[in-house]
Amino acid sequence: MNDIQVSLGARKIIIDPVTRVEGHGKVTIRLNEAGEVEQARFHIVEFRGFERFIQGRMYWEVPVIVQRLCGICPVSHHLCAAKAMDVVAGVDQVTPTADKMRRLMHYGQVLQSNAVNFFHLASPDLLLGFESPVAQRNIIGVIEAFPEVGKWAIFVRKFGQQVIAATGGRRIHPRLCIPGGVNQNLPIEHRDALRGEVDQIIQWCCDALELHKGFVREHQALHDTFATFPSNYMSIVAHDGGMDLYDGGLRAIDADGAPILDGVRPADYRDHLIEEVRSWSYMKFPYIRSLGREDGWYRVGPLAQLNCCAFIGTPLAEAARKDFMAAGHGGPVHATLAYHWARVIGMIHCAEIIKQLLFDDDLQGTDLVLTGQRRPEGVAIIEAPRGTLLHHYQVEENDQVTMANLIVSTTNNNEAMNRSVTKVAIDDLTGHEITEGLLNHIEVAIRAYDPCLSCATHALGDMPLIVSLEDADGSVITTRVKE
Ligand code: NI
Repeated sequence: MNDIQVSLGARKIIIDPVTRVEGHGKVTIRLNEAGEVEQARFHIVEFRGFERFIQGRMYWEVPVIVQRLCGICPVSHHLCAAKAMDVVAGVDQVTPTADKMRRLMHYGQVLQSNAVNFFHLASPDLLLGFESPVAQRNIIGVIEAFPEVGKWAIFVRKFGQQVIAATGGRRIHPRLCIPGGVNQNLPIEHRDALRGEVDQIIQWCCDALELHKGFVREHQALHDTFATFPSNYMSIVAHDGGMDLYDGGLRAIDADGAPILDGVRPADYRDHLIEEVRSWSYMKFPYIRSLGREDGWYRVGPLAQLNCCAFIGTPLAEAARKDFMAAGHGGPVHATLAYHWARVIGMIHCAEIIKQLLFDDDLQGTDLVLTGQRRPEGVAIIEAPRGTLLHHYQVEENDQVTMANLIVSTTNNNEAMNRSVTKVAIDDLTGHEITEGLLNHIEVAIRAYDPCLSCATHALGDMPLIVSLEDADGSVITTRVKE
């Protein structure tokens, strides 16, 4: 239901609840004296200090507690916190069984999360059209028009959830990881059940890629320009430059693909990243120190993961990556809608990695945990489904956490999301009316990044997009809410 408010006097557009975005956000479009779009901002409207909530907790409890940070990404926080606490526990390299169990869980999580974004949230826009009626533009409408997509949506997601459940004991809030290792290996019956399904899942992800490439070809101009601009990109990559979503060094490239950062160890992140606070947003604005606050912002997530890596170590995803990168003509691919293309390639990669792991006997190993010399501090980075996620903790001699700093994927994309919304507002706003079309386009632009506002604000529970239009003085002209 849309709730439209028009205030008297002046000019500002606000958009609230970004529906099929995880969480709740608010967009403000500011006009200049000439009535043209000057800037658009994507706000977060709720905040709870999760970092303070962790202070005083025993460090070994944190991988479990931190899952309360977000109901949507608990597995990513569980794994990232565990890696940071490995460092605190003095363990630089966990056992092969622990490493592979965690990887299996992580790739299951990325697969199921990307399946939710791509099939459930984005496919209605892509397959039914941005302008199709809202009542029909949902997963039910997609299933009616493309029954096979409905099947992929349900079973690819479910498979990822089954992988998480098999490794963590349950689908939600798993308890696989402890500092220095894991507390179980993979039971044979779970392994065999997953082995029986994985080839079909890989095939469905490849079928989804072909369907998506058909959309790209049919709407090439829209695909290449919608909410788009050149940018820097950041992700972790393996030490050989290959895609690795679980572990590696931080790499950043500029808009031409030239390296800015490479091989940065998680522990050194503060030498390279600055988290800027702005008065109007609860979300910080991180940027690369050497480039400064104007030019140092970057994008993370599936598009960045594809642009930053030199290759993908699984054959079907690598073939898809080469095809994808051809669109960049030798440089990075900048199209914002290419996030979805990259997301499907990531799903293929995850399914291929899961298959490799399921045929690796290390998953039934019994050497699960290591201990080492306690350290006062730990930092870890993983590529969560939405991009680079960083956890940093300091721990006192009595084992209590005294400091926690988290940079979540959505925060890394903060400036980029603002720029995408600004681009849409400049392209689409005519007069002072927040049309259904404008609302839809803003939503489509934000959804490409698949933001998790729940994580970004460290808030608990769902938040609903409010768009408001403001004049040059900051007075609200009109507001429109989308549930
Ligand atoms: Ni989240």
